[in-house]
Amino acid sequence: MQEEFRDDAVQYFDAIVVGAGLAGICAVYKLREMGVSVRALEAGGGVGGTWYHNRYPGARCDIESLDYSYSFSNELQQEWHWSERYAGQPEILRYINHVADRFDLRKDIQLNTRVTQARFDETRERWVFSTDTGETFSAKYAVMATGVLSVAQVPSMKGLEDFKGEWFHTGDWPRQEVQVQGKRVGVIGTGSSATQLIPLVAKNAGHLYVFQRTPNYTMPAQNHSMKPEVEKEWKANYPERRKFAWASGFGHNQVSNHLSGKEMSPDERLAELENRWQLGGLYMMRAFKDILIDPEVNEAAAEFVRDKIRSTVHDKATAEALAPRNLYIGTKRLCSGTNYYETFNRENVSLVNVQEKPIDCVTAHGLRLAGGKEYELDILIFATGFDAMTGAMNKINPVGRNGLPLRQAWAAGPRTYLGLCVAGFPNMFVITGPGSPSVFSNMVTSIEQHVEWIANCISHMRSQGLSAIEPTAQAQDEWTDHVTDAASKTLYAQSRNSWFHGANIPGKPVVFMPYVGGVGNYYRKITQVAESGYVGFNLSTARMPS
Ligand code: NA7
Repeated sequence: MQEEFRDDAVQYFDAIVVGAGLAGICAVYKLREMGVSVRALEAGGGVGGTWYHNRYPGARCDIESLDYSYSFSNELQQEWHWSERYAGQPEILRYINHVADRFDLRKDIQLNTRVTQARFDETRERWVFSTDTGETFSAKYAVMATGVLSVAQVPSMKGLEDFKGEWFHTGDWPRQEVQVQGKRVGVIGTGSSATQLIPLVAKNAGHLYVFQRTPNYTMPAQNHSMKPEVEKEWKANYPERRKFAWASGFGHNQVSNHLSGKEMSPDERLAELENRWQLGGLYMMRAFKDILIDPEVNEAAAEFVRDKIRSTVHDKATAEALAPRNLYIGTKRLCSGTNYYETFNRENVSLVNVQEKPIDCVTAHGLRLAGGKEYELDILIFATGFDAMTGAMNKINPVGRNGLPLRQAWAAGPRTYLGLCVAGFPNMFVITGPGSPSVFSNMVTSIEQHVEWIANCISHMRSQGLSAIEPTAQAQDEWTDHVTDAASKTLYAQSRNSWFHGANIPGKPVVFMPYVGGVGNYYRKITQVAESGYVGFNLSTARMPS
């Protein structure tokens, strides 16, 4: 075999994994296990991705910890103890660090290294990565574990640079504790991050102003310490529990009601809604099989939650302002928190409506709304979300075949085959990419499913002596149409003002990005079909030894 030219200034691997969050860690584990030489490049100073950066007070998972954890090692799932039903950020970060240590993964993870460029070298059929550390890496496979909610979005606000106080974004929270004691704090946003953070900040702040543009629905998480009997039952039945999750729509063990809301009497419906409220968190979205399809059924659930808000918040005007209108419940990501609505009964908390009078600018001492009213603040917190699903990929902007940059390929919205691969970008795999169930599922289940698929694909390529794989344009078009069609049958299609559609980022194409069809069922089948014989892919045999 001809010797491949190797440049001493370049570091060579079979695979480069970009990111060392839950997805990157899983990919390093799996690829290394199958003898693929791998290096993960992680911009952060530690492993954990989302759970490394989102350290704001109250950050917590809204999928039960026993479900939101890796299944790839039975020893791991048996030995790890979760202290709460829903783990908080510090515990999840400890878990991820434990996994990195337990499986000796750190030696293949390079921290503080941001990928600044990725380019497919067509002659060698290899990816070339440049980093902000000045290094160059070459790899046969590019595994993009860049996260779906990893690019924090600070809205462009006039005057921010002149603000004399401190400001933070929830998704890029400092490692040292932020001292809010006795201070005037402003929080912009009332999405998932804000609803978790607000009750905790309110306890200590001198005064908290919540600047709300669009109210969303927040369920009580009903979090509690882990019950020993629940942990015991899960550990005794983990294989069945995982199997159930993998075959389910959402990749977890939450039980769905398979009845339509219309097949139930008003009393039965109410009882089911109350049951879901008591179960807490995202269970509400499994109350009826058509909650996200039938407007009337959705409205029944929405009104139920509005009633809960009215009965919790003492001040009538505040309660009405917190109760969402003209928003189908669940079509903006449902929030799950603890004492969120109760917090607005505190003397030191004010809800400020910035829908009627938007924020005009940041001043040296606070925020000014349209019309001139000013709020003096010592600390300003942006809980304003992320450039979701495509942000991190577009930031790297990989350059594929024929010099095609990803941003150009996705100019009208992301196009993928199965949310895993992109036509024109050979040997590039996106873990939980747009067009896959990703954020509509337990992310850990989706990550493991994708990593398994990628590992099988690489195995296949190795055994068949293939050098490149990429989806056909036709397979990608058909899949992207299917993703849009599936969403069009749901109420998501009618609620376009969400990050699911990219609507929170000025200039971003408004296209529904995740796949609503679920992890199990059709998606599982079609990814397996794609794997057996690689129908829908162009495969090429080696041009150069690798
Ligand atoms: P989200 O869910 O995107 O929420 C962002 C919030 O910030 C939302 O209430 C926005 O209001 C608000 N926002 C954004 N920009 C502005 C401006 N300029 N003025 C006022 N209000 C603004 O982000 P999260 O971090 O809470 O959650 C993201 C996901 O992370 C979550 O869904 C989980 O999956 C984990 P809007 O609704 O746009 O009117």
